[in-house]
Amino acid sequence: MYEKEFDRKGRLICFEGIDRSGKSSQIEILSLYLIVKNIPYVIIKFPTNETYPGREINKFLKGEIFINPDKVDLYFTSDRLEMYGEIKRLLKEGTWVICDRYVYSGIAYGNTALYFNTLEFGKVVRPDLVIFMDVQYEDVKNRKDFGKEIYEEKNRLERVYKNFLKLFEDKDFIKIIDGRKGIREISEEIEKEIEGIFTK
Ligand code: NYM
Ligand code: MG
Repeated sequence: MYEKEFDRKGRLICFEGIDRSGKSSQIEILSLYLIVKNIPYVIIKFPTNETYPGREINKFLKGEIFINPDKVDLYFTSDRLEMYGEIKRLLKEGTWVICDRYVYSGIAYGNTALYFNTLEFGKVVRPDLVIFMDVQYEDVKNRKDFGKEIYEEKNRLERVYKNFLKLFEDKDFIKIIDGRKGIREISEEIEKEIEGIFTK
């Protein structure tokens, strides 16, 4: 699935989890930590607003436009494909890249998982660390703003959660975090993981 290795000075850290799993809050806390450590970083939230397909997806998720489910998966993929070059460039120059979702969301949420293996194969920059925020539908259904986005419903999120677990079963750069813990406790666990990849 991954690109040929290249000489990276930065680190690529990806956050994954179902909707409202707490990724964005943890990314905010992590960015303060990186500022204190004097590490240059950028945050890329997939789907982005940088590309045409990304912008279309964002309208679709808010229920503003309809896109056929197969096509929307291609849009997610295409948004990432357009961004991979930039991610690689940043890592080479020594900037850390923090991704709010990545290729794993594409697979776990996908309506047609098939596309992946073909279109993105060999074009995914390998992460140094993937943080999986482990929470299920029952844990998030009462969280603030839940339901505002069209994918935030029981059946889909139960399926996505199972897909994530399967996907992360035997990968060595995955850290599974119990997302039901307090926000501070979680951020401390994440910081420990980050310290582990400084010298790698
Ligand atoms: N999503 C995100 C996908 O279905 N496929 C993808 O490849 C990606 C990157 O978009 N419900 C879905 C998952 C989310 C939604 O993300 C937007 P967020 O983190 O909920 O704003
Ligand atoms: Mg969401």
